[in-house]
Formats: sequence, structure tokens, C-alpha cells
Amino acid sequence: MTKTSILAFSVSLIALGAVAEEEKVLNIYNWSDYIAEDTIEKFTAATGIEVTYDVYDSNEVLEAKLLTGSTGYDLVVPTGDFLERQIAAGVYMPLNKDMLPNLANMDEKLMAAASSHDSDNAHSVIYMWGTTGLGYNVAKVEEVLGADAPTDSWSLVFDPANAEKLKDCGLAFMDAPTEMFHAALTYLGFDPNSHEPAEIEKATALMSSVQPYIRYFHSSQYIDDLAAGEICVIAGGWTGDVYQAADSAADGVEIVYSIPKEGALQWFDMIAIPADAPHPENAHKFINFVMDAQITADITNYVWYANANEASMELVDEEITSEAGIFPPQEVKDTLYTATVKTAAESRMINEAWAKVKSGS
Ligand code: SPD
Repeated sequence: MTKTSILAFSVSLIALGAVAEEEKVLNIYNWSDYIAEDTIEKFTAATGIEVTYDVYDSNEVLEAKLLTGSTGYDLVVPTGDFLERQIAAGVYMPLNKDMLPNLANMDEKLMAAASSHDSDNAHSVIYMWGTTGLGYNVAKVEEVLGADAPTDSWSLVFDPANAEKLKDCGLAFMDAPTEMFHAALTYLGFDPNSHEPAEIEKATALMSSVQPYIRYFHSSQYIDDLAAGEICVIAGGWTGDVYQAADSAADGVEIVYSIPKEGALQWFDMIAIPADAPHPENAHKFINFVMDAQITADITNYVWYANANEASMELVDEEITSEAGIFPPQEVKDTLYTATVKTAAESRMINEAWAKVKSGS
């Protein structure tokens, strides 16, 4: 069967409620550090479904697997702009909303915003959302750059004079090409979603100019390293991951998340079911389960990411709801941008430029 006919077949069976009971198994592929300690255990206790849970830390890695197909995964969590082009490639099955009564808990405005990636939210539900900014160790950055270090600006990491000084305490960059280009383009005053070759070239040159001062490129190792004082700055850090580092840092070590004043990316991570998922019914059960107000609040309280579940908000700890880095005030929201979908050729150009930045060539 082709991918499209498998999709049509599974969807019509689910819609008719005609699926013979699935084996009690569910295969989830989610971002690392993105679920509460007891979410899976509670789901299994409630449903009898055993879960295999794998993790990744890159949209690019997830996409490569999805486009190859037959991943065996029942649920994945791509970010909105990646989801959008994966939908166009036929990667996901439409959701059967009759199986998702907890959709009523979701924040209508946020779901409407996410529908720019997935019309009518037909294939996906917001899992968590956040921004891409800077994470830093307050004392160490002050030690090398002084009390007026530009911690509210991308110049902290893109101005070579600053990057050079941060080299010894440890400057790390995310290994997330699309987002790092958004940040560099923003710093240069270009449209963050530009794919003009001349502008991409300038952003490449900018990041290459600080490459000698970067300790590593990695998108999840920084949580432990910031907490342990092994690095002092992460460029392109994700909201909750920096807060997790702050939460687990030793006494007296202050880690702060900052949304640069020039602007930063706001993103939605979307939970969706691959068209060839072996257990689509169980996948629907899990999506409905995580949309329970208490379950979603437990996840936010553990991972420090904002969710889009309105009913859960009264159950989210005040130390989280009161954090401007997680729930930015309107004047900061006004500086955020979202990612537009890239064509395959545009992505290739960015990935090639990123390879140059990383290799220092
Ligand atoms: N540790 C969880 C990280 C989730 C990050 N989502 C990616 C957003 C990309 N824009």
C-alpha cells in the first residue's frame, strides 16, 4: 500500500470505530527532557497500554526519520514549521477529534495561532510552546564581561569581542541550524525568516566569526552543563531547558533565561500521529490523556515549558506562571516572531551554511 492509501485506510477505520482492539502498545518519540517523571506510568496505569519512549533533540533528525517512513512510531512532536511541511508531504494522519474530548480544555487563541501550521488543527495538538533565547550563568558572565554585560541582546554571543571573552567560561551554541540562522539574521537586522542568499551569507560570516570561541554545538547537553558550571552561556537555548538548568543548579549558582531585545522565535511543539503509525487508536488515547488539565499541569510543573491547556493553568505552580521568560508580557510578546515554512531547497542552503559555520571553514 502507498503511504496515502495506508493513511486513508487507517483514518476511515478509526472514523468508523471499526478498528479491532489494538495490542496494548504505544511507541512515542518526543524531545528529551520534555515530560513529567510519572506521565507514562500514569498513562499505563489508566489504560493498560505499555509505552516505549524514545527521545531526540533536533527537528532535523526527527524529519529525516519521518521522511524515510516506517519509523514504527505512533506519536511524534515536531515544531510547527517542520510539521507544516511534513503534513504537505503526507507524513501525518488527520486526527479523529471524536476520540479527543479533552480538546475542550485547550486555549482557543493558541490553537488558532498554531493552525497557521496545520489548518483547522486537523493533524496536531499543541504539546508545549516556548521561545529560543539565551541562557547564562549570572556570576560567570559578570566576571568576564562586567556588570553591564549585554545579557538582553544577541550581541552577547554574536559580537566577537564578547564571544572571545566568554570562551574560557564556556560558550555553547545549539546545533539547530534553522533557529540559529533566525537568531543571526535578527541580530543583523534582517527578516529572521529570510532565505535571501546574500543575507544567509552575511549570517554565515557572522557565526563563523565567533566559531573559534564556541566550545560545542549541541542542543541538550547544555542543561546539565549550565547547571554544573561547565559552560556559562548557551546561545539559542529553549525556555524550559534553561529553567530546568536553573532549577537543578547548585546552591548559589544563578542561571537566567533571557529573551533578546532584538527579537526571538516563538514556537509551538505539536503532537501528531504518523500516517503509518502501528497503533493509531492508542496514540489518540495518549493525546487525549495529556490534554487532561492535571496531566498537562504536571508536565509544565516538571519541565518548565508553557502549555496551551487553558484548564490546566490554575494547576500550574505560581513560580512558573509568574516567570516572564516563560509567559512573556505583551511588550515582549510584541518582539517575538514565528518561523515560516522553508522549501527543501531553502533548508538545504541553510544546512550547508550551518555545516560551514560548525567546521570553521
Ligand atoms: N527539551 C525539550 C526541548 C523542546 C524544544 N522544542 C524545539 C523547539 C524548536 N523551535
